[in-house]
Amino acid sequence: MLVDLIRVPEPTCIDDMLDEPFGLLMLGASLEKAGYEVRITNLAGCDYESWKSKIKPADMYGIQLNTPTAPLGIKIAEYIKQKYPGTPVICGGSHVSAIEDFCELMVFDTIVMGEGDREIVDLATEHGAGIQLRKFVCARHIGDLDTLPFPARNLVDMDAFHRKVDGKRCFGIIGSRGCCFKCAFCDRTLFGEKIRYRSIDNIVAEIKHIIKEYGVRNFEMFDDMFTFHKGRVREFVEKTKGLKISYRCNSRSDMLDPSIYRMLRDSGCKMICFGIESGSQRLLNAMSKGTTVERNHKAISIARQAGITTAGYFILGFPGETKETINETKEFILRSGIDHAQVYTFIPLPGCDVYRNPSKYGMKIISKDYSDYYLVTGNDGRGGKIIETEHLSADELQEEVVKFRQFLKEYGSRGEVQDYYKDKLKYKDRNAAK
Ligand code: B12
Repeated sequence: MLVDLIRVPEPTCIDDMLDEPFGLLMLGASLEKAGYEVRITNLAGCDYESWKSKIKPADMYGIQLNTPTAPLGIKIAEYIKQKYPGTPVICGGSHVSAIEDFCELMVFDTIVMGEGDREIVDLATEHGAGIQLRKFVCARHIGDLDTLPFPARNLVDMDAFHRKVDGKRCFGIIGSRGCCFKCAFCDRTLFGEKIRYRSIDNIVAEIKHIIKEYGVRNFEMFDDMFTFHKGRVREFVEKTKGLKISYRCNSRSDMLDPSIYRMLRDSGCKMICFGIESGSQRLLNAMSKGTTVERNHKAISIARQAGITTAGYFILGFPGETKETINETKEFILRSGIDHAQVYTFIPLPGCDVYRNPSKYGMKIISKDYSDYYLVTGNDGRGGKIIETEHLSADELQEEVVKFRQFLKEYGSRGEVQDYYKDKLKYKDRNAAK
């Protein structure tokens, strides 16, 4: 039986061929392990129409839906249902796990909420045995992540993706699932509130496997907080000694021990991306970020002193944002000397506290068109027009985002993140493209 796993294109994204479709490679690995034939149809790079010619016959289809890709994912499912009637089409992903109203997803034979690694295999088996598929499947968290096979990178052309670390093409690795922080802008429904870790031995085995099979030694650690656990960092550093790897990872400013940053540097960590979000303490508090502006300054300074390049993720337009708080964020960037800065428009993603309780945050959601829920600014450089807050209208917020990006370009001409965006931004009218 052939299972076709489909990655929905993101025509509003600056470059949707940046990273391999990691979740689908995980599902593909579990299916292959169970003896199924798998194809990944990676529609990244397609526009709103050109994907049609790439859909080929299969025995079962699985489509990954994130919030901004959900509307197009539904269209793809409708197309498959029309072209290959009788073939089951299943969906899963973070959007499916976070929403409460499933009406729009009724075209799918099965809607899988949560981690689909085990359930996709069960569904393929049930379909193979002629059993009528269940409409809803609520997947349980996988307790021991070491039991999962490594992502089936063999299913895609890994050279086709663009992400680089330390100037070279890198592969993604994820060593944990779940997050124990309660940031109001984040949707944690999929992986839950408890962090589950793979063992360091299992991660190192994957790194060795990649070096052997692909000759690649550069990695992006997708974990939400790679530096959270000092003992794990120490073990990782010890066990990767001699492998000559380079990597970048994500972090928060909770970790202020300089020895950790020196350890990371010595093990090949070239860049740490901090979730800074804002230069305003009032906004950090409103976001329930659980950190302070001063801690953020300190973490950046310690990492830079250790010789690691620092990058910061910033959110613009969280409820309570004003022109003054935007200036505080600009001042933060200037004073911290952070090497790279990337700005995201605040979008109340389904599942996050702001989406669930907009009035608590003094905010109005003005669009329920999920294709506008893109937060990485999109290829028009503006970010979706989704909310109105007490202080900024949707138009004002878009204007501020454009101005902020201009500020970042000027500030970050030495930064590869800005250079990347400078080359890719087309500023096209995305409504005309839809
Ligand atoms: C790394 C990352 C990225 C990377 C690359 C992701 C990649 N290689 O696939 C980049 C930077 C490119 C990225 C982009 C985006 N991301 Co992102 N990203 C992440 C991050 C940190 C890890 C993702 C990951 O690899 N997880 C591990 C894999 C195994 O999980 P998974 O892909 O979700 O797949 C599992 C399940 O969802 C399910 N499943 C998935 N697909 C299917 C399909 C079927 C049929 C079934 C049955 C099950 C199933 O089973 C899988 C295995 O367990 C997560 C946060 C997190 N900690 O998960 C955010 C996260 C997934 N991203 C998010 C968002 C919003 C985006 C963007 C939409 C941003 C934007 N453009 O505005 C884009 C969308 C990209 C796309 N085309 O899908 C949100 C999604 C929330 C939502 N409601 O949609 C998350 C959850 C962050 C957050 N908490 O807000 N992202």
